[in-house]
Amino acid sequence: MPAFRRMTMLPLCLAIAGPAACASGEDNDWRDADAQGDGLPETTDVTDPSDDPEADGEGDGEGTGDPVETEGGEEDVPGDLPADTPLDGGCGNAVLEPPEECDDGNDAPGDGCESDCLTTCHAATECADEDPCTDSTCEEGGTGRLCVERFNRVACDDAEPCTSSDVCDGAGSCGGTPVACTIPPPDECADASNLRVYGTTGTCDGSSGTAECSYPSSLQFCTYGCAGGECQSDPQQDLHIDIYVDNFCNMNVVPPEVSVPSGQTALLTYHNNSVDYPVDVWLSYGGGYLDLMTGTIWADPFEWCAGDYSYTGYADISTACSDHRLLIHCL
Ligand SMILES: [Ca+2]
Ligand SMILES: [Ca+2]
Ligand SMILES: [Ca+2]
Repeated sequence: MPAFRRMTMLPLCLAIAGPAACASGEDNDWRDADAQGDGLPETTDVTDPSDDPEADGEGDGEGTGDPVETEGGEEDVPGDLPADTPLDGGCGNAVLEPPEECDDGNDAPGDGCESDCLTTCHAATECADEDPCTDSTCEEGGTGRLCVERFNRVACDDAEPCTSSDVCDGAGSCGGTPVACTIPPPDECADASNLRVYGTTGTCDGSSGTAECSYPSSLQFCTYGCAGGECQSDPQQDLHIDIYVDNFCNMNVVPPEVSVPSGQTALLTYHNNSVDYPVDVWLSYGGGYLDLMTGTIWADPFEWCAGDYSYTGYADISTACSDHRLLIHCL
């Protein structure tokens, strides 16, 4: 059988005289013998699996990996190369030969085919890098298989504490939204007389590894002292003096005297509750009110206890036929 002759003659020829002798020796050329022996076209012998499957598989030089047969047989020359292209075999000859994964004929790495005729990558795991903003895959490309990086938009960490919700921007960069410092600490008493007031907008400092907002502050003097994180309000005493005069002109003042804590002011409000008598209120510290009519009031601030000293004043309350001296003490 022609195919059988082909298998056996080629290794024998190589072993004895080498490929050159085989190609030139007319008697040992298996193709010539094949063509002349049975008169069938060459392709019929090589490709017809019904002829001799075993012979076809090895003779094609495509599946056996046998270096002797594949490198020596002209049947292995790819279709895009001239039939007489010499094949010395090996990596770098631009011809894909087992067990090469690729052969791009150059030594350039990273182009899909490495200088050892292995593809640049085989799986995505070989392409993974530390950059969270790229997705790595191994794909057909270049002269074999390449690592391909694509930008993504996944969550990331930009290593900046003063940004939050960090995310990849689809262009390879990771960034976040600046932390807003808009919650200042509550005001606090710097001392007994001053309140520390913080601004509403602060600045973020990430140098410690965590986001820390700091806020500008200023001191505000508290006229009536600072306590509990706030300036105290005017501790004015609200005092009411009710004046009663009966039909016999007897006067009754409730309370008969008042006291104001030292350091505080007071507002004294005089109420004329009499049915018939207007009253006069005349003050030891100056001024007063004449003819305060029935059913009306008069309010007068008293500031003589605001200082750090002791004082006692009074208000003379009178009608044409009665009077009362209201003492005003500083405690
Ligand atoms: Ca090769
Ligand atoms: Ca290459
Ligand atoms: Ca951040």
